[in-house]
Amino acid sequence: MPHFDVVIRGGQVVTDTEIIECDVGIRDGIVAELAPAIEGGDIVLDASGGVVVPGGIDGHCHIAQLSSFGVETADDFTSGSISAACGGTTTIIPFAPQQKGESLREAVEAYRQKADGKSVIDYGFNLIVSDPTSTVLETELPGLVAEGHTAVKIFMTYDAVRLDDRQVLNVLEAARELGVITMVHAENHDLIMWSTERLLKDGDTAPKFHAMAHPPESEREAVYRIIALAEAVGAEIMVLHLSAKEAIEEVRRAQARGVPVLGETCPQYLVLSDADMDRPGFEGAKFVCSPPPRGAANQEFVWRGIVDGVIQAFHSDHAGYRFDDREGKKVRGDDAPFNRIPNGVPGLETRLPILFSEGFHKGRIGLRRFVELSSTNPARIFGLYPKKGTITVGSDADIAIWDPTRRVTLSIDALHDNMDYTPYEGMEIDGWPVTVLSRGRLVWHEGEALGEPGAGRLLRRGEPQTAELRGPAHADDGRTTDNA
Ligand code: DUC
Ligand code: ZN
Ligand code: ZN
Repeated sequence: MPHFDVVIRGGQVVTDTEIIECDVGIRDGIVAELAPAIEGGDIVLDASGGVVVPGGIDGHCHIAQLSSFGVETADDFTSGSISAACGGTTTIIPFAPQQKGESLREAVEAYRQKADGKSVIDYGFNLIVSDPTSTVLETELPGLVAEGHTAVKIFMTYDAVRLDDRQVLNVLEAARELGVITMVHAENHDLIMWSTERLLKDGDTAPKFHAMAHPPESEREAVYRIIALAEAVGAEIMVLHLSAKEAIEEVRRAQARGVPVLGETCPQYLVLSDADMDRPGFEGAKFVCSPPPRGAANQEFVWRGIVDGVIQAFHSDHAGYRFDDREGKKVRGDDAPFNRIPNGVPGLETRLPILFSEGFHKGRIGLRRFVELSSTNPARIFGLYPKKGTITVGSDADIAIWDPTRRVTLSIDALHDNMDYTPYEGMEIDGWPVTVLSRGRLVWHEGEALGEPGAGRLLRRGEPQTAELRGPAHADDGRTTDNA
């Protein structure tokens, strides 16, 4: 009888292509067998009644990152990776951000050191390019891509990091030549600055005015422009954190005419709204992120993008700043004007439970679409497929077992990040991962975080494989008898 380190028995296994009732045998951190009844196993995990999915990949999160507001995000690679693991994620790809005037390679080296020996799950870095000199684009970037850092991110706003259109074109050209995707934060900088100036002049400084300073038109214009620039260059892009109906429409139109543009969104655009920023006092600061959550009616347009495949990836954009903290949301005081509040909300741990509960449980998406959005598509986009992003013989045993019947009321007390609040406090969630394995090792089991700092590896990623992602959503787009 073959030996297995771990056997997962009796679950409904969701792969990148199908849903099967079978056992999963794991040896040396790798999926070794999928079969109806596997004997043995040093550790046997009973998954009956549960759903067995590839661990989530969070390709957009900010960990130990210095923001343009001068404070660092609250999580380091240990707290961030533990928190991610406890929410069903087994790979994180935060950013190595280049500051203007700095070498990109030095930025990556600094993050390599920050992460070294800390992460409980596998990780990589996406490269924020804020100073695209010829040395960066012609020497450093090719070297870093060859070493497995295979995605670039650029900003069209934020003074400290934004690029002008000429610089954007240069980055897109370099990325195209290297065969990597450019991730884009697309908002029109001048429109934001112009709106902000007027609001502040009128004394409209409360957190809720953040939403008005970042109107949907600022997102629509920048998304339209980045698509046009990418089209001119022939480069593939992923538009990040799509929040507004108007911006999603631009992506939809571009995809319909065959432009290789991918869309991403995040939990905050599905379940938060501008009304949250209007909570009493400074409470609204807890929800300030960019782009901002829009009006509640807008959420259904984001869902539509998820269901019909305009949006291919669901990441957290985790950028946690503690609320009651001079190094967090209150860095400029506890009634700072909206434009002085660090932008970002936490979400490493709550990302997948929110998608599972609001998406699958409420019948908006099926399990296969859940897996595509949370794991398979990010694996393809970030050059990790099929080692990650599916459950098949030979893939890493990065696996989460979900109990679809488990009801959880979200509360900061039960989460594992380094935050003092969650924007989702009190939200009812149906379904939670009960066991999570990172390359066959238990990192979350029966309510205990078991990950070992340093056990996570820095990944050497390959080229993106995104041809598969073009066109309408592949997986079922609703709950049917064979996917429920
Ligand atoms: N917006 C960003 O662009 N990055 C981090 C968080 C946020 O709200
Ligand atoms: Zn962004
Ligand atoms: Zn971000």
